[in-house]
Amino acid sequence: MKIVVSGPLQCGKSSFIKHFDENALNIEAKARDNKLYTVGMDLGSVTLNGFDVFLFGTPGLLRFNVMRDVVLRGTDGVIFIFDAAHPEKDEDGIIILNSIRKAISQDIPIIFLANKQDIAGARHSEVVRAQNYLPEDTVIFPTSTRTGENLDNVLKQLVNQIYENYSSLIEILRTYENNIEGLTEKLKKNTIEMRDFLNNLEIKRFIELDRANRTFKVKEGLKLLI
Ligand SMILES: Nc1nc2c(ncn2[C@@H]2O[C@H](COP(=O)(O)OP(=O)(O)O)[C@@H](O)[C@H]2O)c(=O)[nH]1
Ligand SMILES: [Mg+2]
Repeated sequence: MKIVVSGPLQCGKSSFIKHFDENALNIEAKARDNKLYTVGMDLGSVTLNGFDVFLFGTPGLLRFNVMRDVVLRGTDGVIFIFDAAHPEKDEDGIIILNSIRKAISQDIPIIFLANKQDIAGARHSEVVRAQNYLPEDTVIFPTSTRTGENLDNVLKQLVNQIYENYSSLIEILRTYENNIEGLTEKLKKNTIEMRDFLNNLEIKRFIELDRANRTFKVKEGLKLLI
């Protein structure tokens, strides 16, 4: 499954991914202010119940919007980080958030973070929600990538939400593990659509394909996390 971590500059995207994968890749460059900025993307992975979850970080600079769209392609969920200690960054955050909403379909879940709660005077998550007009039913977590506050909860909640979105499909897949022809019929796809569909599920690590025997197996770790 693919999750994209986004938000304005220096809000904690790379730190969030590093929390789950200390070997995460980060393509960054030192700017004139001597700070490091992610120019390409971050890439990390974490295994939950034996199931692979890939975390992609987007660059935070506004002018990198093409790169953000590329990273968003095929994502199953989004973690959007606000910097609770720096309200002046919200404006850029909202511009990025709106471009994300345009780039992904409406059923892709987004979970919000009000990060840097360890800093004195950081805004409460409900203040961040209100100041950015996030709807009442959105989930926003107070977090700190420094202390680790709530980070595991954030990922668990999002992975569960993604799982629920896929659960009826997963049930169907389990029934047809040895019968790709039957699955093709059930999903009303042609052969080429079916091949792309199965390859895509394999890339996301939902299934393991056995091409020689024309069968597949749904990954075992794929269940609700508790
Ligand atoms: N105090 C505090 N600093 C943080 C937190 N998260 C990130 N930072 C700091 O903010 C800066 C930017 O973090 P980084 O993860 O690179 O942000 P990115 O630009 O969004 O990838 C770094 O100096 C981090 O150490 C946090 O939760 N609390
Ligand atoms: Mg970064």
